[in-house]
Amino acid sequence: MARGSAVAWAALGPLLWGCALGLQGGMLYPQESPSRECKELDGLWSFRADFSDNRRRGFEEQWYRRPLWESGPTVDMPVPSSFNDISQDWRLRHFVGWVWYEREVILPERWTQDLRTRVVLRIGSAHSYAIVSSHPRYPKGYFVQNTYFDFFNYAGLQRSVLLYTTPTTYIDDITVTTSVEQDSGLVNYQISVKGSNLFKLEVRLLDAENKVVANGTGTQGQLKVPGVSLWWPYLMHERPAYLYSLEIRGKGFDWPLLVKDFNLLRWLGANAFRTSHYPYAEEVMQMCDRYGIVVIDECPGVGLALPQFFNNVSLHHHMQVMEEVVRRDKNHPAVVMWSVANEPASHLESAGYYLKMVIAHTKSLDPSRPVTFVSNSNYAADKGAPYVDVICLNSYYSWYHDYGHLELIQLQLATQFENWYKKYQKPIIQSEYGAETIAGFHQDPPLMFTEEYQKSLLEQYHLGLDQKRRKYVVGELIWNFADFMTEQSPTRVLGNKKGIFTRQRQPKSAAFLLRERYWKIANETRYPHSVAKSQCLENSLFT
Ligand code: BDP
Repeated sequence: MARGSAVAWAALGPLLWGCALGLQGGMLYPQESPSRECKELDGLWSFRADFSDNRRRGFEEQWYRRPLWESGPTVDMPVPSSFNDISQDWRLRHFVGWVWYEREVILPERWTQDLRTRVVLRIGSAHSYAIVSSHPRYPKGYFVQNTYFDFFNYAGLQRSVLLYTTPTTYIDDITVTTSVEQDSGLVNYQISVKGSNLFKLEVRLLDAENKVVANGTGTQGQLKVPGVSLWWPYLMHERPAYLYSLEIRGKGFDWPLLVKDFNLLRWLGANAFRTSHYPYAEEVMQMCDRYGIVVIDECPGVGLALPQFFNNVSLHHHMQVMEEVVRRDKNHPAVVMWSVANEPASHLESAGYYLKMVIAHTKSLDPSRPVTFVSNSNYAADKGAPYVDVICLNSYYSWYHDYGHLELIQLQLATQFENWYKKYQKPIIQSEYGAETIAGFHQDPPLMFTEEYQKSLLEQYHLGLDQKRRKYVVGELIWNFADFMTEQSPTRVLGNKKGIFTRQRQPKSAAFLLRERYWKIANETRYPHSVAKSQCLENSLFT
């Protein structure tokens, strides 16, 4: 093979460019087929962070014109991964600025020579934007990154990178909505084809065993599946349907951790999570479809804490982001609701208008699903709640206030639920509650940070939740599944320790408590859907 024509430089700097442009077109997950080939680019890449004072040397010297090693030293960087924790270099852990990734790829000759083949580079995730502040009290040119959220701002190519081909006339997007008519499943589809008007479309719907269960033609239509067996969440009974679970890891992606986390979810008997506070890798969503885990799909609207954030530029961007999230995840049966933000300053008038607009826009993008945002405001002050379908509440009784006074939780929780319900008469989800716990710390009677305290706090919440859950409280999601890294601060001991599992996925005592609870709730009503039935294959709405 002639190297010249078949070698491509994948110089992926600057990362920020990709993020700044709204994504156009469909976002179908690449699948190999007779007309589509995939080539994974995961593995070791060459990497350099631009440490120059203005962080722009890479552009000035045009590093992208030649192999990266020719313009200076490079290091090995695994993709997918965040670059922060890979090396021993402190500067890289906290790096703010442009980083450059490079990988040499040998393309099959046909890809470059066949004019009917279109080659697409797909970057699963390139993170991220930065807010940079200069401080007059510090040395000249000194800057740091300020974030308004409680997770470490890991950055880099955190999900898989791949090349794939399509014919030059190709399916760009598919939208599927479903409904049920007696015992038949109805699948409405809309297919967008690009590249030419000269095509014929044949549509086949496959079941979990790859058997064709319905046929259609043309770019839109309805398929009917008689005797359908519906997708059903893991262990969920029907009356009342109830979500119970926690938040899992989502920024990066690697299979061993993902499969381990799903095994832990099943062990717990959990049936749902929220993608706090950004969309998770597509592979995570596929696992949810497969394992029957319900998802509240949250966009990266986190840290909207200050009045100046609620402006028209942010609003416009936020709407674009919702378009991208919906476009990417709309066909997953597991997605039950969109969340447009986590803990925005929703007591502000400007936030009320802002949330109203984002929610209305999201509903227009997908009229089939409810929309929410997650609030930590007071019921009387919240300006966004009138626009949501389900009220999601975060509260940390006996943690961020009334320290140690577990005896207050039931009263405070009941008051919270009653106030919100009286005002809005909407279903409510307790979307966060929990306690910081250092595995191995014990004290009885319980003291904060011990395993006993976490357990007792959760127990008190559960007593309060049990009072309301057959009425209007439709879900409880503890914070958090596993410990996770945050910025350094006097309130964080090597990160956030509210996990019921450690960062290494070992259980704290509370994990056993939750396990008992989730299985008990699942068995309260013997609903005929079995666990086995809930394990649908990805992308198939019906088994
Ligand atoms: C909530 C946030 C979440 C934090 C949590 C905490 O939504 O991101 O990690 O508090 O303080 O307010 O542990």
